[in-house]
Amino acid sequence: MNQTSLLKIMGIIMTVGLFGCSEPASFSSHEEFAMLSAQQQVQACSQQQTDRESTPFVSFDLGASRPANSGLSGLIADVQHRKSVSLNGQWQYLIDQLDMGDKGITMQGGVGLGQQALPTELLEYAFSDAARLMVPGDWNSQQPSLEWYRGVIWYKKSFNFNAQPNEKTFLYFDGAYLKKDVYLNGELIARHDGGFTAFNIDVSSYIKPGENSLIIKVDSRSDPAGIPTEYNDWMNYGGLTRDISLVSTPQSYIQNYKIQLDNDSGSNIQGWVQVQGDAGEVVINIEQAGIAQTIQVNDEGYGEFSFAAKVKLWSPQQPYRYEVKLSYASDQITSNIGFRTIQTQGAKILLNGQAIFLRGISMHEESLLKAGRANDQSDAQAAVKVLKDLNVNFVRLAHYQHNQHMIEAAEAAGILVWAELPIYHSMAFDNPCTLASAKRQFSEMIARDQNRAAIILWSISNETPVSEARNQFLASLANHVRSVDGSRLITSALFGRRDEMESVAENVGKRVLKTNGRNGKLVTLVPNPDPVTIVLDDPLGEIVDVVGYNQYLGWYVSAVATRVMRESDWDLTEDEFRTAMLLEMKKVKIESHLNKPIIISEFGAGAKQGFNSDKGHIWSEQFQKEVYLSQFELLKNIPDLAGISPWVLKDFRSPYRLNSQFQNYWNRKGLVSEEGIKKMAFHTLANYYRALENKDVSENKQIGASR
Ligand code: GCB
Repeated sequence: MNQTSLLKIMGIIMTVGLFGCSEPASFSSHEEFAMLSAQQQVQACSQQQTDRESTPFVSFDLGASRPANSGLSGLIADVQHRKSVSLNGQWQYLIDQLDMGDKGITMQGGVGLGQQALPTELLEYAFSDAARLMVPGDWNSQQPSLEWYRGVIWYKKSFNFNAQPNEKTFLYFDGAYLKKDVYLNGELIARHDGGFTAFNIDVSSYIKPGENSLIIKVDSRSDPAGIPTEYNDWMNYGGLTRDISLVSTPQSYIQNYKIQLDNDSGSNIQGWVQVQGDAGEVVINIEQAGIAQTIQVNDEGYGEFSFAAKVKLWSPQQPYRYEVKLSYASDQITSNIGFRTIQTQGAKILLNGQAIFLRGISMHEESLLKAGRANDQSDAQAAVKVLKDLNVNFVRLAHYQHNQHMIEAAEAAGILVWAELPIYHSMAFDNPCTLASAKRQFSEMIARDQNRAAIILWSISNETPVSEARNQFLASLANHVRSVDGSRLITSALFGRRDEMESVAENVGKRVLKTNGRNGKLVTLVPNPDPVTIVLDDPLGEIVDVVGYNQYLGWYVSAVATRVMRESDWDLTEDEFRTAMLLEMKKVKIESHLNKPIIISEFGAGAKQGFNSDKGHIWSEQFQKEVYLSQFELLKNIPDLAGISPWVLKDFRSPYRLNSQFQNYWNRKGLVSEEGIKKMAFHTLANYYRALENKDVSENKQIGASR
């Protein structure tokens, strides 16, 4: 028997031995997929990935044969308040461009095993102290040679640990991009797919007293059926991007819980608790509110509760939080929790029973203090400071779940949050594995943040083109989210459609022709008798509670216009066209027949900080400001408007943006530059929000006249 066949057999033995793997079940539709057991579904989806990933000349595969998302345990709540040891710091690394580390025979089984080569031994890898990366941190921003690297990097850290008797130990990740295989002391113990959600692994039976070796294979390549998928207008920074720690709990412990105010009554605290241990009592103590409640948990460790309570409410004006203590057997956890209600009434959003207008901004998870991903408390505080300067009460954390420091800092500062899963543009909507992954990742988001009063909106998608497969996918995802956490509002950012932009562009064209005729110069404009009305009729509107709508009339309409101008041979410059368009825009109306709140979840324009033009050229700070001013006028024509979150707080890295003169791989729609310098439009929006701040929105006719 040659070495290849031997390794092949070893691979099969490992797979079967560890996961009791049977023949993966097949399926060809959502219905057939639904008939499979949960275990078969996981195996079938992993098989799909493995088929796609297999390298052409290596016929055995030791690592990738394990199902994705295996070896994980239910997420533990509030790890930052538990006994823990940080594994942040310097990690050794190896770049594995060809993804050979767990496949090649000269790796003797795989890099994850962490063997050290002897001088007489052929082992084609060795970690050295020479190359190290900081964790948390993305690799793209730490090494110039890794700036655009997408692929596999192996990380290694050795650490000393002595678990106390009667304690369990968990390896906790607040998130890492994108696919991870986790090896502890030479054993593959878990796999996780998803770049932005937290997960933990029970390592109690793998960890040794004294020195331990942790090796993690991180693969930042996205998969066509994955979430996120391959094409995104942001940089998917790879690596161990967020905090990693070892968390200790007693043998019987509180795993997770939800404790929130009941939206309907506003006077009941309700929720559930899940412990790992025997049936028994969980005591909830909220001393400042004089609350002490005992909850019974059943044989599965689960118990629900609801009790009357008079509490001071959390709000942007007064982000009050209580110290909430939960005790079970010898376990005790404490967390700061705010209580508030969130509902809709017709086209209004009600926070604590009062209509609120969301003065927001969208942001990516880009640091204001350093290059690359934000990942710590100082990044979060820097972001909150800029948000406060902008006078917002709301932030859309696009397009994925942000790190725990950001959510915590926003909540402490009284900033309401829209949290989102990266279902972005076109996805594999007809693939049941993609849907299963979306549901799992959403559950992971909820498991970490379900007690954050600041989060009022779960967003299930951004700008997905209408199709039957997409409608069904998102309806199913919305049902899932409601069943896991029915206490928040569901939203989605709908697409500003091309035909809508075209009709506005056409209107501008008509006005120009009316004034000057063909080949005429734009000198004056006549009032337009028929302003365009955009009706939001995407069927997704029926599914969500709050309708998000992205609208770029001040910006992307120009591509349409330029084509029309070229084709019609108009003697009109783009600047002239845009001047007309900004005027036209102010008259556009946006309506829906849904009687639901509308949030203009994006609008904006690109500007290179420091590029000025008194003629209002595109890419100038002045033009960006003009777009904002015209948008403010347009907002008056949206009767159901309940908030806005323009695009975007800070310029962000994006491989989409190839204009080397102005973009240089940065999306320039930021109100703050890549170095953190405020552009003109920042002050324009800050002033607008200051003026709105003290208005009673239910009476406000300046912005959307809420019903
Ligand atoms: C959008 C997307 C966002 C983009 C933005 C843009 O509609 O939702 O991810 O970055 O437009 O700048 O084009």
